[in-house]
Formats: sequence, C-alpha cells, structure tokens
Amino acid sequence: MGPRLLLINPRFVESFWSFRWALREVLPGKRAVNPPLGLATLAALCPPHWHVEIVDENVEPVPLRPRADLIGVCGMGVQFKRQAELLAYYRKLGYRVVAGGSYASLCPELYAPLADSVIAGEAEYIWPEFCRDLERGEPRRLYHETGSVALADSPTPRFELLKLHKYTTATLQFSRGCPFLCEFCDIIVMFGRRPRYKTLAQVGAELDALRAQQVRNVFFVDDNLIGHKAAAKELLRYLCAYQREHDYQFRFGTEASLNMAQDRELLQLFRDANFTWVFIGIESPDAETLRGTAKTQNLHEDTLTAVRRIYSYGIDILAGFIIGFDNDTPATFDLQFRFIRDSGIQAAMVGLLTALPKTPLHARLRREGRLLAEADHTDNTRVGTNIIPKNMSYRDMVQGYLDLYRRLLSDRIIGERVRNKMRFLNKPVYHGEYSWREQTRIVARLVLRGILKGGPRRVFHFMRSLPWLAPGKFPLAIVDWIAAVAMHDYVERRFNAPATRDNARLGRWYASATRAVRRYLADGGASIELRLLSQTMPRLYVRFAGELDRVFFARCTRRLEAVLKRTGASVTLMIDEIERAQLPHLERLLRRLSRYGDRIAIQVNERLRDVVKIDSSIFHLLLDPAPEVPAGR
Ligand code: B12
Ligand code: SF4
Repeated sequence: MGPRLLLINPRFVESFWSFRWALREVLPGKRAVNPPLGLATLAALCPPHWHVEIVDENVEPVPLRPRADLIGVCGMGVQFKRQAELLAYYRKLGYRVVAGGSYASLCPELYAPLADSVIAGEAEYIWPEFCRDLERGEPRRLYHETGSVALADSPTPRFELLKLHKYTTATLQFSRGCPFLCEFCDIIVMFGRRPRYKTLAQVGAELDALRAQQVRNVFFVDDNLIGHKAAAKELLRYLCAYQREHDYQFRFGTEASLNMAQDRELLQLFRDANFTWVFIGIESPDAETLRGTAKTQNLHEDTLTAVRRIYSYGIDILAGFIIGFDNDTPATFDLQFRFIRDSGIQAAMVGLLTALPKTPLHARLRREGRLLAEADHTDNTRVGTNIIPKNMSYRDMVQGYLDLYRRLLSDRIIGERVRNKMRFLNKPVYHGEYSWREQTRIVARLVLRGILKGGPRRVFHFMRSLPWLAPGKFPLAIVDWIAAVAMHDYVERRFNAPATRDNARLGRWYASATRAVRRYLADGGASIELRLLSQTMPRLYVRFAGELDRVFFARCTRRLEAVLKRTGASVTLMIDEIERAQLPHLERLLRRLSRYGDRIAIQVNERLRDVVKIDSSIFHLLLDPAPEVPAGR
C-alpha cells in the first residue's frame, strides 16, 4: 500500500461569510457554506496507490494523532494562524508536513520555517513532481509554479472525499484568471490575466461526479466566469443542454464582473442555465473611485441600472464593496449606504481596503509610506486594515465602517432592501430548494428565532417587505431575511461589545464567580483569572487542575454561560487534570457553551488528549503545549 496522506482545511475565524446564525438556527445539519475544493483537486493529483483523507476543520474535528505518513494543510490568509498552528503541532509530533493553498501561493516565504515542503501556486504540475520526489526520498523544500497550468490537465476533484452533505453549496471551477486590472487584486498576481479554461467534457465529468453525490447547489468558483465572454457563453449553453439531457436541475451561482449586465444574450443564458445568483465586485458606486483603482469594467453604465438589468433576468446579486480608496472621504459612507439600500443587495459584503502583498496597491502604498507595518492583514478577528487612508483619518474610516453596517442592518433598511430588490427582480430563477414540509420548517424557524426575537419593529418590517402579490418571489425574500438576520447577529456580537460596560460587568462577574467556587480555588482544584489584553479584548482563564465535582461544573457552566452571553469576552479553558468520573460533567459544560465556541479556546494537557475529546470544529483547540496565557495585563 502507498503512503497515507491527510489533507486539512483549517478552521476559519468567524466572519460574515460564516453565516453562523443561519447555519445554526435555520438550516440544521449544515456546518459551513463551501467545501475546500483545492484539497479535493489535490487528492485527485496524487498517485493512484496513495491513500488520501480530507478533514475540513470547519465541519469536523482534526485528528490529534492521525494515521498518516504526510500531512498537507491549506489556507487563505485569514486561516494563516490556524494553518501555522496545525503545521507546527503535527511537525512536532514527527509527521512530515506540507503547506499549500491561496496564501502559500501568494507568500511562500512565510511558510519556509513552518513546513517541510511548500507548494506555491497551482498544484497540477508541481504536486505530482513533489509526490515523485517524496517517493524517491528526495523532496525539495519549495515547489513554485511559475509557468502556466493548462486547465485541461486539471483532474476531476475527488468530491467523494468531501462530506458534501455538511455544506450548503458544493463548488466547481471552470476557469482561472481574469483579464482586468483592479489595483488591489491578488487574483491576477496568482492566476494571471489570461483566463484559462477546462474543456466542456471536463465540466460534464465534474457535474456527473456531483450528481452521483446528489448535489443540487453548485458554486462556480471562477475568479470571473465571464473573463472570456465567448467561452462563458459556450459553457452556459452546455450547462443548459446538460440539465435537459440528464433531467437533473442543478442550481448554480458564480462570480462575475459587472459588465455582464450589458450583454443581454449572456444574461439570458445565465437564466436558462439556472444560475440563481451571481457575486459581483461592485466595490464603490463612485465613478472617480472606480477609475482610481482601475476597475473600469464597472464604468460602462450607471451601476444601479446595471444591477437592475441583471435582476430583470431573475438573477439575484451578492456583492462586494470596499471602503478606504484614495478618493473616499467621510461622505463616501453615505454614498455606499444609499447605493446598497436602493439596489436592494442583501448579502452586501463590505470590507476595508487591504493591501495584499505582491499587489500593485501594496507596492504603491509602500512607496507612498501608507502601509501600517505592524498591522496584520490576515487577521479578520478585528475591524481594521493595513493601509492609511488618504482623505480621512484611520479612526474615522473604522468608525464610519461600523456605522455603515449598523445602518444597513437596521430592521427598516433590511425590509427596504427586500422591497427594492423585489420591485426589479422579475420571475426569480430561484424558487426554493426544499420540500414544502422543509420550507415550512425553515420559515417557522426564521420567524420564531429571528423575526419575533427582533421585536415588533422587526415583525412589522418583515411583514411589510414580503411580496404578497407575487408569491413566486417569496423564497428569495425569505433567503434575504435569513442572510440579513445572520449578518445582524454577527454585527451584534462582533461590533457591538461596548468595552467599558463589558469590563464593569466582567469585574462583577469575576467577583461573584470566585465566590461561588471559592472552596475549589482554595483547594487548588481550579483557578480563575481575568485578563484584559486590551480595553476591548478581555479574556477569562479557567484552569481545571484537581479534584472537582458536579457542583463545581454546574456553577462554572452557569457563570461562564452568563458572561459569554452578556459580554464580548473570550474564555480559555485549561484542562490540566481531570478524573474520569468528572468527564460527563465536563462534556455537559462543553455542550452548553458550544454556541459560543468561536470565543472559547481550550487547552488540554498532553497526557489527557486521548481521554478528553474536544471538537475543534466548534472550539479553538490550542495545539501547542505551551499555554496561551499572556505575560501580564
Ligand atoms: C470559494 C472561495 C471562497 C469560499 C470558501 C472556500 C473554502 N471553503 O475554502 C467563501 C465564499 C466562503 C470564501 C470566503 C472568503 N474568501 Co475566498 N475564495 C474562494 C475562491 C473564489 C475559490 C477557491 C477555490 O475553491 N479555488 C479552486 C481550487 C481548485 O483552487 P485553489 O484553492 O487555489 O487550490 C489550488 C492550489 O492552491 C493548490 N492547493 C490548494 N490547497 C492546497 C493544500 C496543499 C497542502 C497543497 C500542497 C496545495 C494546495 O492546489 C489547488 C489546485 O491547483 C478563491 C479565489 C481563487 N481563485 O482561488 C477566493 C479566495 C481564496 N478567497 C479569499 C478571501 C480573502 C476570502 C475572504 C477572507 C473574504 C473576506 N474578505 O471575508 C473570505 C474568508 C472566509 C471566512 N470564513 O473567513 C482570497 C484569499 C487571498 C489569499 N491569498 O489568501 C481569494 C484568493 C480571493 C481573493 N483574491 O480575494 N472564499
Ligand atoms: S474583476 Fe475581480 S478578479 Fe478581476 S482583476 Fe478585478 S478584482 Fe480581480
């Protein structure tokens, strides 16, 4: 038997893209939106006698002592910290580790100290080379794809290795590269400006493989599906024919540039092929700003007109927006707000301009001395970026950004957006994806857990926004409300933690918690510490170190639950010592706290790792034996 390869997609820190509320409260059974397609592709590039397993830490825990000869860990910039943790952990245990994925492709130099080998760039040619070298016992430290991969050489991803039922939407890739020149974009740095395509037969084979897994929702993760319009049209015609021929209805979505709006034939084909949504980088409604960042493909006509034409073909729009361009001033926030409201785009992903390494924007801002050297552009746990804006202060930019989201996610504006979209979205391609019974359950959960909880005002705007006279638009309006409530929930938890009020509460909590378990603290069975890493980042440390009992765990659970519910504080649980008899109590504590899992780090003493099982897809399982306790306040 050949070598055993374990491929891991590290856990993402929660972001708007996680749609946590929606997955948890409305769509039970689903754990994440998209699977790691890069890993399934890599698996297919391995020699046939290799045994490959894929673990996505976003839907399942990582194994702590896997049966593997080689471990590969992928990652985007936002996963870098966890990716580095995993690489270090496995390497320390003696496994050979290899790094790859988006961020390793952009910045391979960062991985040299972390992995035995680094695969930088598209893997179709260099991964088989690495496998050959490994089998010969001579793997290099770095494999860097500097040429161009023909996508005809990209194999059908091994979809069967992904637990596709845990995701809302499977993924598929037709092309790589984009012909445009947006200054901030790393896609053209990594994949080039000449779009490269798979053959239609390849796409057919991939659809067959997805059909075999009973997949219906498919996201074409192309950088820009219409980078070469003629090829895109050919693909869309093929998809229409494929669905007819197989009497199988896939629901598609993709990423495309705004200039799709000016090509009516293309729009009709998107509709005919059953594309229910498209993600568009709109970035800014301001023409001067778009010119400044070289996004000229968005300038062919008024953006609102373009958006509404796409709607008129029944296609929904998700969009990206950016704040912080040179031309942006404090007035820009209002401009963005009005555009997003009027366009009705509900999944409006607004980000602060970030200068990614190797991009033209990064080079220019460095020349101009406008990069914040100490800022970590991979950290999306806080609202911030690595650039100094030109026409407003950094503070105003961040504050304006937070206010913009708060305004967009007020109940009234959510409702207005639904109505503004429905007015222009004719005969939506999307008409639901669940059985009647399941749809009723989803609506009931949305209403009970999302709408009624928001109070009478939300109920009023929800009812007012529903397209009562056009029932065909109902499913889309419901999807919009689910997305909006999920984003609202994220903002409530992540943006609205008033530090001073929190800190006062935490002080009181700390006093009461230490009183409640003082006997155990005095015995040395446990310890509790409250540390303020900064005014806005309080963290509690609870150490289990000796003889504890049911009463202790019950008190501890109640108090931790209260603090996590009422404040933005994070918690680190350190399990140094625990008796077997106490394990059920610990498990109960973890179950109760699991809804706050992304704010809870858990460190388990190495001796106990086989006994105390922590689901790292729920909690941040600290892998390095050194405790994460900071040096001081
Ligand atoms: C689908 C997608 C998503 C999905 C999630 C995908 C997932 N589960 O992994 C969603 C929509 C949720 C998403 C979200 C985000 N994304 Co995204 N996403 C993509 C997209 C469009 C396609 C990725 C893909 O599947 N490609 C197809 C596969 C086949 O290619 P690949 O991943 O490049 O893999 C190849 C090689 O890298 C290599 N490889 C891959 N893995 C490994 C592992 C090992 C061990 C080895 C050896 C090799 C290897 O082999 C593959 C074959 O050649 C890319 C753009 C792109 N073109 O890659 C952006 C991209 C990866 N995303 C990006 C970003 C920034 C984000 C967000 C942070 C956006 C935001 N501002 O919030 C969020 C973060 C999510 C979060 N939860 O916090 C950036 C990453 C930048 C970087 N260099 O790190 C990209 C490159 C787009 C961009 N430039 O803006 N994203
Ligand atoms: S359209 Fe999108 S992928 Fe193409 S260069 Fe601009 S930002 Fe990059």
